[in-house]
Amino acid sequence: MERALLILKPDAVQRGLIGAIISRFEQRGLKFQGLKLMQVDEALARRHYAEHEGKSFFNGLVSYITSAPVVVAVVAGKPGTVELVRAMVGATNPAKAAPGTIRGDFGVDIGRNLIHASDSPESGERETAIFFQPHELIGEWNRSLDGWIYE
Ligand code: D4T
Repeated sequence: MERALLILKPDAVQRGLIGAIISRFEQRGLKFQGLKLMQVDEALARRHYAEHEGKSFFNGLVSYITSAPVVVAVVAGKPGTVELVRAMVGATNPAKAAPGTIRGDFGVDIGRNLIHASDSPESGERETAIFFQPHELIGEWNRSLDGWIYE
């Protein structure tokens, strides 16, 4: 199984878009292994966005992600799932994201881009371990419609 971490950022939660966004992943056929509402603190935000430390937008990014609760989720599927999820999320800047993507349908501003998704299977594993304790995840579980989603 390949896994991606999703963060429905504070703007998605505040705007009442949790259900609409989560629905897209369910409807696509991806399987959730973990899902929770949480408050990201500054230490966690800095760890998650460590690669951006020192960039002009870093402080704004940390205050945005820590400003209100987020929903974090782990979605899993066959190899290629991370790429598929990134395609569903759309370009980093919602103003440039294609219609039909989450950012392209719901956002306009790069500083309010609604959702994070892991950018590689390795990031998916690393970020899952940052945001979830092992006991919060359901690893392999059967869903009766799986055979109608994957051949
Ligand atoms: P995340 O990590 O939030 O899923 O976004 P992306 O993977 O699509 O984009 P990223 O890592 O390059 O950027 C992380 C985060 O920083 C914000 N950002 C980015 C910003 O506010 N201004 C900028 O110029 C850039 C490049 C948006 C997403």
